[in-house]
Amino acid sequence: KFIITIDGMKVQCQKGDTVLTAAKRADIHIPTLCYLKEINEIGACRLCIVDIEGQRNLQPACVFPASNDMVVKTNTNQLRKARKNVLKLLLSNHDRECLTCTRSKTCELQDLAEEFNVDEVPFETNRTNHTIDDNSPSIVRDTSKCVLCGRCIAVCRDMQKAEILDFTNRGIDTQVTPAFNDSLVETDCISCGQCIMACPVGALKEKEDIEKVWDAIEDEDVHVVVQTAPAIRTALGEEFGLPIGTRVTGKMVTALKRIGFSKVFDTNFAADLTIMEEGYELLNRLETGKNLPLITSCSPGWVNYCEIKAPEYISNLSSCKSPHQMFGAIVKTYYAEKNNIDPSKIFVVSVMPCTAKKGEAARVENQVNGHKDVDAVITTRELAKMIKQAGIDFNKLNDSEFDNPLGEYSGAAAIFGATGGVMEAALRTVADVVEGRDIEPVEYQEVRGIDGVKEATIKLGGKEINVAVAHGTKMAQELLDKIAAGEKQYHFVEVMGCSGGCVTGGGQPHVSSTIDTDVRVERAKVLYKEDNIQKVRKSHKNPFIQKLYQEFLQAPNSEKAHKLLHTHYVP
Ligand code: HC1
Ligand code: SF4
Repeated sequence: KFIITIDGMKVQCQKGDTVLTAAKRADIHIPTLCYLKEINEIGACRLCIVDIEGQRNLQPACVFPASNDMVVKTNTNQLRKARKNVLKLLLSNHDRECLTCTRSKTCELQDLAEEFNVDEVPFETNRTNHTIDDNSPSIVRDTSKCVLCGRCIAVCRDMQKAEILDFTNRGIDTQVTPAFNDSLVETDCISCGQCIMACPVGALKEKEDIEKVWDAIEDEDVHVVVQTAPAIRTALGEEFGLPIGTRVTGKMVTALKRIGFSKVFDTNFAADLTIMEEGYELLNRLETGKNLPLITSCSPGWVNYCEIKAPEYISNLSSCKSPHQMFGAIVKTYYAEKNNIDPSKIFVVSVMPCTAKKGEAARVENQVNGHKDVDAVITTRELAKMIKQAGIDFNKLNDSEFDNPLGEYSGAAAIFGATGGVMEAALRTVADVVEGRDIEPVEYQEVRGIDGVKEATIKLGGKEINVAVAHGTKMAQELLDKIAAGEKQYHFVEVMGCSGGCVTGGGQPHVSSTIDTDVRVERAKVLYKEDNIQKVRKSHKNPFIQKLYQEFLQAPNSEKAHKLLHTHYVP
């Protein structure tokens, strides 16, 4: 431990601290743009420059190591002027159509321009050479907005191990693009959307489907059903100024009813259904010993990764469709029959925290009797826009309940949105089935939390099964490498494409890179709370799931269940 002085204040430091981390500890805010904690620490944008006694030049705080007795100034006329000039340069090369930009009000560059009172952009560089790539069903790239911070490159490479984006050209012609300036659809992009979350500006965004949804709602011939993923209710409130970690389930349902959906159902119902199908699939594989470990398939970013980068594990993937796809298949068969509605007149909308879900819904494998399971996928951010467009004052809404019966869910379903949640939900059901009794406690703490890979050994019917959970495709790859090394036999593995699981998916509300809160933890807490308050906390005990099997599906993994609820993968 040692002491440095920042702006006249003594700050205690430890080895490994940079000037930026030391300043943060003392609640001194140094502006940053290219900096992403532990992911992109490259000192490139030079907004975080500080004046360090004894140094001839101004130094970037994000990479400059703190050392004993150092004296630092973060706020001088020279620094303010230099930062303002950096911003002017950035803005001179930036498409400044803020009024029509999706990131207006969540843009970190806009915030900085305001903070530093940038009142003119004295130079104008030639920006004709930009690309708008909107061929992907999930992601839109617009290089005219790019500030070359490199955050998307670092996330795609170091967190997702997808390595799609990089700097190309030099000097004034520098751009961030996929190799050969290909369109994202031509690359191995897994559509996870983590680059969108890393982008401080509007250079990356989701492909919007809002208009499709409004058109369906307006069409009187169409019965429009909406379902919400587990992770929406923990983050939607942030779009309306509520603190991170605010549960807004009831308000969300009211808003969806006000928007005009015919029925407001819940993907959670189908999460319970997934557990039934996947739980029995696991029991079957444990019995035959084939294709172990069983690996979850509900995260389409992960499925894309597996198909592209690890096709040798395709036979390990669960054949279960993801919950929202199962949900669509049930709506267009069981629900349509029961309510005497022509399935071709039903339009299913999924509200998802995920950009890869857009591509998943478009897959030809995810259809039943020629009908797409899901007709449109919108992100949490898109839903927030629809609520605003509809003139709804979200924070003043009362709570309402989901419609029945496809809106009823167990606590096990609620936790799907957090890393480890699918594993825990499956274990609750599988343990009961194997042991033939009600196993308590229902919580499996070993698979909770944000460690990159979590492992546990569970006793089931006198045998031990080894389970593992990975989140973020880089950690998934590390786990696959471990499986391949054969040090341990794993039986069941959960993988989510994004670090933290769906709660921090690529379609969730933007959070400023300057806050210190671990969003993954705060949003997950809401889901575990939702689990705790449910009377039924195991998927197989959801009475509506039991009824669905009795009336329609017969049994888990039955022929009918297979036809409607299972899929296949393409290397
Ligand atoms: Fe997820 Fe899922 S939990 S994939 O993480 O299995 O997106 O929230 O909806 O389908 O249930 C996402 C979340 C979501 C599915 C479920
Ligand atoms: Fe990389 Fe994911 Fe962005 Fe594709 S969507 S470029 S894989 S971070």
